[in-house]
Amino acid sequence: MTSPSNAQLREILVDMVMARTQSGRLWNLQRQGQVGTVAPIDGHEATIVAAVHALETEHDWVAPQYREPLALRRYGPEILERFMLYSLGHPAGGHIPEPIRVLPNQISLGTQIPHAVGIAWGMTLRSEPGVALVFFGDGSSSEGDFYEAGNLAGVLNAPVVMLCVNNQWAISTPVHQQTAAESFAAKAAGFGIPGIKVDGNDAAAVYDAVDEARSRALAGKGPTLVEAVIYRLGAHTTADDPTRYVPPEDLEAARRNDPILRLRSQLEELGLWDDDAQAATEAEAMDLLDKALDAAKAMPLSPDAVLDHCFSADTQRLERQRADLLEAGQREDR
Ligand SMILES: Cc1ncc(C[n+]2csc(CCOP(=O)(O)OP(=O)(O)O)c2C)c(N)n1
Ligand SMILES: [Mg+2]
Repeated sequence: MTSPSNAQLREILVDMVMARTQSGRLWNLQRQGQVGTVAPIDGHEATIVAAVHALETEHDWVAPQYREPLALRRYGPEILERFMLYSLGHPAGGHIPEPIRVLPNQISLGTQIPHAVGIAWGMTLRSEPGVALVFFGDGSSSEGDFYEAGNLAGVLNAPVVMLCVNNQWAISTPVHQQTAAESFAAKAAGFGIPGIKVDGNDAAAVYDAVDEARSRALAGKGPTLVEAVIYRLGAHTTADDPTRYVPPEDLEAARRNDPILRLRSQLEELGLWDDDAQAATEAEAMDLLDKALDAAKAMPLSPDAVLDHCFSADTQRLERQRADLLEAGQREDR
């Protein structure tokens, strides 16, 4: 196992600050009616960013849920560009071109887990040197897909890292109503694979856990279930009012354990971060987001775009539907 160097921890903090800044900006843009629903990232940054920093972007796949995209910038600027298209409801937002190994956002809970296991199994069959890492929430772990995929991963010995982001809530459902199990990590026993629980506010601990799971997978030792324990610091989405159900004292305690403040003070002590670095990172994050949003707004939208990226080549039925949509578009133009 290799722990992250101080230089890596600094890169991780940059991505964490960028993600939170951009998430806040998107929240405001949603309130102005400029983008669709936003799921804020606050509190999730250390888990998501540190996990992807433990991967090799060239070989390893990431299957996100819906809260992660702003924290995946290590996989390239395409991720933000696509996410802005998605936020505008443009169909191209659901597609990420090769060689970027990140699946599109997934709203239908849990469905990304079997996708990741399938990818991992496929890599084994093709003797490709990589793993698939899948993010899913505590809520998603109640879906049948989680149990089916975890079971199959164990049986196939697939090189997959199943990362359960336990942020204590599934919208307004608290974890104690989500499961009677002692932890989400404990569910690994049912799949015959190792399960580890990690402090998800500790970037280095998450990095270590994912690095170790990845090494196991690459050594042919199969899947690992990692539970990262955090606290959702914001609303579920822009459509939610958490003040109706989140106990204020719990939120206050969680804010004292904010993953960004924690890594920031650690790096400040080492002389690797200061207010100027913070301000410069926030300014760059805003700039990148505004540019990506402008580019997304300028993207042409053809009437048949909704059918793009369904299959690598259109089926006969899709060909007919495409022709109908193009014709309807022309009628509208007239
Ligand atoms: C199959 C399915 N059922 C229900 C929903 C409605 N829904 C959207 S988000 C959500 C909560 C998910 O919680 P969790 O997996 O813990 O992720 P978090 O939002 O906490 O990051 C629910 C129930 C859905 N999107 N898909
Ligand atoms: Mg949750």
